Amino acid sequence: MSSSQTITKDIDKIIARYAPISLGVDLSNFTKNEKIVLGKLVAVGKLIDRIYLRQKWKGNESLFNQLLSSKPRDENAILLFNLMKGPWDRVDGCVLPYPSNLPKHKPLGGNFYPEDMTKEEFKSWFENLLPKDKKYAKGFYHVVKRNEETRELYLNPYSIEYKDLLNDASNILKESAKLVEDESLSKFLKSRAEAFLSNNYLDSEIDWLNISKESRIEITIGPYEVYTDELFSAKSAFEFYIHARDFQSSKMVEKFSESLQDVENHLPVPDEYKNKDLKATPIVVVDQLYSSGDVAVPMAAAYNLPNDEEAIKRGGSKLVIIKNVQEGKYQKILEPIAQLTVSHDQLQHLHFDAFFTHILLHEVAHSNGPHYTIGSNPETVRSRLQEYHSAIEEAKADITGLFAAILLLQNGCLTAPSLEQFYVTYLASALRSIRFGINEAHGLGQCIQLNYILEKGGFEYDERTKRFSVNFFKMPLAVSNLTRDILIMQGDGDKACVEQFILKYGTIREIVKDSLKRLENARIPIDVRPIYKIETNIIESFPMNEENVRQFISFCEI
Ligand SMILES: *[C@@H]1O[C@H](CO)[C@@H](O)[C@H](O)[C@H]1NC(C)=O
Ligand SMILES: *[C@@H]1O[C@H](CO)[C@@H](O)[C@H](O)[C@H]1NC(C)=O
Ligand SMILES: *[C@@H]1O[C@H](CO)[C@@H](O)[C@H](O)[C@H]1NC(C)=O
Ligand SMILES: CC(=O)N[C@H]1CO[C@H](CO)[C@@H](O)[C@@H]1O
Ligand SMILES: [Zn+2]
Repeated sequence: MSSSQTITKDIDKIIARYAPISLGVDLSNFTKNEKIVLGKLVAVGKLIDRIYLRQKWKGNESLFNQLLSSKPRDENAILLFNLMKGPWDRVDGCVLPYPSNLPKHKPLGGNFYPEDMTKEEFKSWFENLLPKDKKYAKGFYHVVKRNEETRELYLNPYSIEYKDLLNDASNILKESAKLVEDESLSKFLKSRAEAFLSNNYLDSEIDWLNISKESRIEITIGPYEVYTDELFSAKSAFEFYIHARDFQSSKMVEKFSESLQDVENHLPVPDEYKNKDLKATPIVVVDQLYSSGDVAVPMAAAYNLPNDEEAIKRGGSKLVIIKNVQEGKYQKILEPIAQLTVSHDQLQHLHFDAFFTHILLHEVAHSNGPHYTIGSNPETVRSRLQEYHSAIEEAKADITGLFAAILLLQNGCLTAPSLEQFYVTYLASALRSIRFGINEAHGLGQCIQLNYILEKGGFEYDERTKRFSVNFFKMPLAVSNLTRDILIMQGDGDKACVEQFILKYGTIREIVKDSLKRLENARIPIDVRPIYKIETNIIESFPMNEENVRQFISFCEI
């Protein structure tokens, strides 16, 4: 079978699965210098994109250049390549309809290792390395290469491997650091610029965690996630985000963190199951202005960094929640899903604020409840529940977040959205998450909640209209009982019990399957794709050259 026969998907059809959303904020309150910085940073973003293409596959850059120079240009082919960051579908891993001589799947090790290197070869080479090199060989910031003559493997730091691009990025970051007013942001830009040259990232990780709450601009840039390295999950890929801080939502989430103890005190479990060592994760809420590098569809709506354990030990971690991306997903996906699956009379209660507030509560609620088993030999819940832990933990955060919403409404800490809005939006949100299947922690977690609450009568299904609804009278007890059952299972760390629970509640019912089928037939998009306002008026160009950098800057000066 020729590889062209395996290509079945049509580019336009794939793009249609992703609803475009326009992302940006009103920049009128940004200073002139801040706007210039934004322009410069978009230019850096173009460099990061190129680094990432190089990290993913050695043929990427040349294929992309080929697409850009082909006549006539196929704009959708270029758009799709940009969305997926390469010629393979990020959702199912299959090759996209590009020139037929492409590998059917992305090389597992990306371009972090020689394509012909086996795991066995790596292991025997690794055994003979010096301790320092062993650390680098399995570390985040070195690629493994093959000497063309001797055929031996060797290590190359990112700072040398991507020197041409990192030098330029570093220079522009340093220029930007001089222009931003916020000292903590300036410090981060400077130290990250230095890390690009020194290959030592630790200090700048700490500076990232310390970016001030007052800074209007929030930036994430550097090598972070290891998903592109499917061979060893060791090598980090470059990613880049520019955001504008949402001060109002950030304050709201601070308020929730302050209520953490109060929620813990009221959890419907015996005292020994309550968390005696409550710690709130630092959370910032932002609106995305631009992204590049190791970012693709499906779009991330939140991320928690850093990943480097040494940095976490020194400075903790920070969760970034991206409000305008959440809003896009709500409008383009959750709303249409609800229109088809939630009873007509309850659609009035569907509300973005309920969706978003519950997301914030979910993130805060990860801190609630037992993280260690109760009793004489405490162990982490994760180590006891193992492969079930993620799904149960996600379900816990969802349901405890909803429990917290009820509590905060009762004690006046929260005045809006209404309880009805929380409940109905939560129902629609469950149907959205299950759509991605139950092989993934969030989907399985939502499936469990939906089945449990249906059983307890908190949700109902009307066979005639084929729609779900909330029973507002039965819902509070169903929520509180599910919160209790999950927290107790976690505190007991009883894997067999969790297995039974998942066996009972973790399968998709026929009525839900039926709804999912209807969503599929209605061709509701599976996710969103970004159109960045900051970039709209600028001609897409690759590679980024001096002239384009200036274009960005003058655009932002207008
Ligand atoms: C700009 O700042 C003013 C004064 O601080 C404020 O009233 C206004 O809401 C701000 N506008 C935006 C778009 O943030
Ligand atoms: C964090 O930033 C503040 C200024 O915003 C500074 O005073 C403090 O020294 C910084 N802390 C670290 C550990 O760099
Ligand atoms: C909740 O749990 C209580 C105590 O176990 C039980 O009596 C009640 O029937 C449960 N109700 C629901 C709706 O789950
Ligand atoms: C294998 C391959 O085509 N690699 C190319 C990737 O892109 C760089 C820069 O454009 C080229 O130098 C490589 O030859
Ligand atoms: Zn979560």
